[in-house]
Amino acid sequence: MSGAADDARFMAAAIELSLKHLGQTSTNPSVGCLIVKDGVVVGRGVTAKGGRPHAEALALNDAGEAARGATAYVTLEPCSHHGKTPPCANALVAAGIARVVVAVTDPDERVSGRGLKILRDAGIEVTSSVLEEEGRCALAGYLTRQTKGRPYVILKLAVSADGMIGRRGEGQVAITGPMARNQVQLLRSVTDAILVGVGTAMVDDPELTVRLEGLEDRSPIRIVLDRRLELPIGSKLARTAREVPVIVVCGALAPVPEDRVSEAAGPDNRAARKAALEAMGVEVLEAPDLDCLLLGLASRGISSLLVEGGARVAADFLAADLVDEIDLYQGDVSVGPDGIASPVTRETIPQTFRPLRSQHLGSDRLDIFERVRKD
Ligand code: AOF
Ligand code: ZN
Repeated sequence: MSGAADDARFMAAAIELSLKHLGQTSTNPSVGCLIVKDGVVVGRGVTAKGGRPHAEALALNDAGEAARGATAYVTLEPCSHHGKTPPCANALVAAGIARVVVAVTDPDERVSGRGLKILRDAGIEVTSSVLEEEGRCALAGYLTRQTKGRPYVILKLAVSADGMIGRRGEGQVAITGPMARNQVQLLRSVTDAILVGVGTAMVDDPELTVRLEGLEDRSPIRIVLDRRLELPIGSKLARTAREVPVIVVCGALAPVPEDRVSEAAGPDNRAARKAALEAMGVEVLEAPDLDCLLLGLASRGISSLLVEGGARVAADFLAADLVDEIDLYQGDVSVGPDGIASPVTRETIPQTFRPLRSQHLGSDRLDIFERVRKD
């Protein structure tokens, strides 16, 4: 096998390894590192839960003396800064690594090329941009937060055969089967936060947690867009707020529709409902619009956000051009005339998105579309 093919094979394995702690390392990225000697993997590391130690430190530790003269495959440029742990670039030098292969350079201004320079200055052979696209996919949350100051936004939609996402006035209509539902739970387990509108929260009364065996501790923070603070304190979300955090976002996210002005809560009412939610352990956050909300979420370390419903919230995120990826689950049941139309279907995906990959999940199908990068 050629050197380039070997590099791609080991980097693919390092990327695969990096996914193990996706969603568990915020605000740090989940990085994978393999130490390879004479074609054999002698050390493995993935950024520890909570973000430290870094992947390289763990992989070097795993390899021990075998690291001398070996090649390190790292999904992100090794760090060069003295943060909460010493620089990984220096650790690779000290361990006698002969060659370093990197997928993605680190946009963190404390690193950004300096890690590679430390390695080269020490006489280490450096090859960068190996499987860069795949590496970027695996680091999408971290890279989006670093470069755009907001989380990577995935819009998830489950669409029926007749283009609907639910039935008017009815909660939790089964559109997809168990395989697709498990896949959504898996997706939740690797994202930092999940968001729904208050309409969905009230009609469906969802818990929005991960209930897959062994992954129960990986539920993302739950966020409800609730401009007028209507989330009932008896809802499953409010009742479980002490177990998995819930943020209710109020504020002028959209003007009050004419026909609902009279119901719009006065300041006292709103203050009382805020206090009641807070007493349940819910955090109430004010944000004037989606841009401000995403900025605020990023500043508290949320790198990835899964938008799960309903139609209005999905349409608002698309209209604000804040969606990076659309995960469209296509079910084979029909909802019928009372259906709530999906803001997008496979046929009407905006041109700013291109197909990334598809898979069959039992009788359902998942199509993933990514936004065509403008930068
Ligand atoms: C690496 N390997 O596994 C990770 C890196 O707060 P600190 O000191 O842990 O530094 C955080 C920065 O370290 C983060 O912004 C990114 O630049 C880098 N993350 N670097 O060499 C790793 N997770
Ligand atoms: Zn590091």
